[in-house]
Amino acid sequence: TRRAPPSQARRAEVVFKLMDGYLKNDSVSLQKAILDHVEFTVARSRFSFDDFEAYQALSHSVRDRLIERWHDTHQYVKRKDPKRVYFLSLEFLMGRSLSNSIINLGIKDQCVEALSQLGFELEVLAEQEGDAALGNGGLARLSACIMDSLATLDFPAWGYGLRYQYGLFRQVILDGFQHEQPDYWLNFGNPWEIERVHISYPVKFYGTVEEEIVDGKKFKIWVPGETVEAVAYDNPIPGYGTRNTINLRLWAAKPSDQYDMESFNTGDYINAVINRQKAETISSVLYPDDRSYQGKELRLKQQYFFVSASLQDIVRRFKDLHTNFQEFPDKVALQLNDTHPSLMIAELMRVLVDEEHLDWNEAWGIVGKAFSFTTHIVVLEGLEKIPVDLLGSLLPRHLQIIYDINFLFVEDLKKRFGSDYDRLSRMSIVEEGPVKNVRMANLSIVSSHTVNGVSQVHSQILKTKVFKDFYELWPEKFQHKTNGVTQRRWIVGSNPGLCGLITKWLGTEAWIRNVDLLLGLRQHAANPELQEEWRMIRRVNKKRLADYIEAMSGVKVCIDAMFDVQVKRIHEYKRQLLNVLSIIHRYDCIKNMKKGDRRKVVSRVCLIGGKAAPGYEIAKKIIKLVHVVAEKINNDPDIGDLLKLVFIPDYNVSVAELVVPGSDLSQHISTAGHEASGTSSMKFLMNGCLLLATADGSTLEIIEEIGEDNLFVFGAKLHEVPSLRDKARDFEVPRQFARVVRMVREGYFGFGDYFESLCDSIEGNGGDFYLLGNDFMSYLEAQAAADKTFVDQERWTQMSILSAAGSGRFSTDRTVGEYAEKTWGITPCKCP
Ligand code: T68
Repeated sequence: TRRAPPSQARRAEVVFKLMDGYLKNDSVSLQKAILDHVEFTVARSRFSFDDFEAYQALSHSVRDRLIERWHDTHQYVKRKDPKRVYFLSLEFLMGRSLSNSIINLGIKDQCVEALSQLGFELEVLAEQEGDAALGNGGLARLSACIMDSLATLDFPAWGYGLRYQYGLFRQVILDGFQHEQPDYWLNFGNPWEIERVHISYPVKFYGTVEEEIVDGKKFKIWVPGETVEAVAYDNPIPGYGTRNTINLRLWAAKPSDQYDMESFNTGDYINAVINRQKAETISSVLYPDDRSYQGKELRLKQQYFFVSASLQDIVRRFKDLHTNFQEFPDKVALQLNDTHPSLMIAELMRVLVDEEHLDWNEAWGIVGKAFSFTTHIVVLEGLEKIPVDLLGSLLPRHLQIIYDINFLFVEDLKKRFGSDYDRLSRMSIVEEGPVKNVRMANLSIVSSHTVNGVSQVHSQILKTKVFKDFYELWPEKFQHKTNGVTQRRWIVGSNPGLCGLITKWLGTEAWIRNVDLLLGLRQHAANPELQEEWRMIRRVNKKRLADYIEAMSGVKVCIDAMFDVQVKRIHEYKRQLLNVLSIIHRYDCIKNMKKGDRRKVVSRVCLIGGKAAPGYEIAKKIIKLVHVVAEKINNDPDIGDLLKLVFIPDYNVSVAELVVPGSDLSQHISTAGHEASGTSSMKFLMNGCLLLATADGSTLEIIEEIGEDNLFVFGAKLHEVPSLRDKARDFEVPRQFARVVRMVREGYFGFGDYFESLCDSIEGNGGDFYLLGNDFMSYLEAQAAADKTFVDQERWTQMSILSAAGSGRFSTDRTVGEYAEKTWGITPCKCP
């Protein structure tokens, strides 16, 4: 006879007694945990292990503590069953996890102590970790910051993404040219993920659509041609100052045992195994283009693979506790991070209508209440389109559903707008033409209850330009949520010195969870004592950055110089070229100066970093240009420390953590109307770095918050851009601009022919689309103003303090709070 299993409460009691409660966080317990993991997880000797092994053991010790909280959070939230938000994104740029987890768990001091007795340093171990770079740029890093805030603010939330085996390519510079190398980030294992072999779902592709009759009613049924398996990998995301630890579930593709047994019967066993293995390619590599869509089948497969697995998981969780799908939108908010996951709209319709047998209108009502959509794009050309042929072959049933959604939508439009066919064809989800396309943004807007832009001005552009027709139809759908960044990573983690100083002057650590308290620094901004301490901290950070620069480029830089930084993806609209041209101008001016005048020059160290999409020729030429100009300047004995230019290779999250705290001036100089928001500016702002920027994206709100006097703004305004563009061809460029472009063209830095097309892009017949010539003089003026201020260190430091003090509005805590209230309709669910 078997005994009846104990009740859960009884079991908890027994286990707790046996285990003596939760894992302990004192330094001795941590030491024991580390040694145990060295011996049993890493399988090295406890008596002899190196930094990397210590990193692994420490990570596993931290992970154990995360898992306890993560379990508790799940159980608690399951019991309470509140409405949850599912944050759906094909990209997450998480960076490293060790330091962040230790900080959020509140066990940093204990870890430092535990390690020091074992002869290790936390900072050194943290450096052992590779970046999780499962994303391209701003959009992906925003997803990561949002996860941190969702956890910290105790929201019942899940993130869903893809577990690419190859993250964003490694940028290697050879001879000044960018080369791309694979980022096989899982090579040395990943202690931060938990493989859930038992959580997997079949994902289907291809095939045909047939009809079946159930209880006398006709239903469509999709008979797929190929199946792969999606396996869950869970990544616990701890909140700060709370036990809540949420989940980021990433899917990996594995071969499925279903449906492909047929191929083994042909007798070609080896090839059958190899073919099976091909399933894994679906999640193998992240697409490195951060703006263009090439209609590639693999990309579409990735999107659907992600969508199908995530939705099966979400529906299963819903069905655990509910039977009536009318309750679905009361329990589930589905947040589309750009259009990349928007096939989920068609997938939810398919599940509800074909599988759950709801009628179309009922299902459509549920869809419309569940989805919200955020776009990160400003220009129409950037919108995602999927060729109808491709979609029809890979997902035949979804194409039918999209056609049906569109048919009903267009019928509705006809009732309102009659025969305004231009409008109808602009708004249609299906784009007609020689190649028919599905417009994923139109599908997302039609099906979502809310459309968000990522800054105030971005939303305005959406309403008046990009989605004007939709705004006229549904003004109530349009909102904005200005982006943010998390102060946990970008101050507490990457700038511990500044973190301590802020806490000291505010007299509390509470700002780490309630960032508006940073405003309290304003009253001290002119205090010489704070200013002195502030400068000291910044100097230490600059020294750290200078050491890094020297180690990686061989260039020695002087930390008294102004560190002037532009780090972000390389794009024409972000105008790294404008920056380089002004550096050439500066060099040229110094060269032509009388020796005596040189004493007045403010020394600068100009740093530029960022990756170019592998197929983006012009962007790659900009990288080469930075290198040839740097080569000339840095080796000119006549210039010395007055000017240095260094390209920072392979810019990523962990490099940013070093660069941001060590910069004096950071540049955000996109042509007005092109940057949807921009988020790196917010990190620099938090760290007391001054901004040199155009009135674009979120910079407009930064100006509003800290005042125009506390940053350097220049360039054409949004409303001026169209007419300037019209006139660009007849615009007589300033002679200073013409001169520096001529220097590049004529090979002053070498490679003249190679740079011809680059120079043509700002001077040729196409006109200077991004208005570099037009903005050049005002850019130089802003640069001169920065120089002038830098000489006055008191004024500079005051501006720096005021920048950090005003950065609270740009925390994802605020962003997420607004989403929760105004878009998702969720409330916190704090695990006791
Ligand atoms: C960025 N977009 C915006 N896209 O450019 C930036 N796109 O202004 C904004 O601050 C940020 O999103 C966050 O809202 C991107 O980063 C991509 O990376 C991307 C990737 C794949 C396809 C399209």
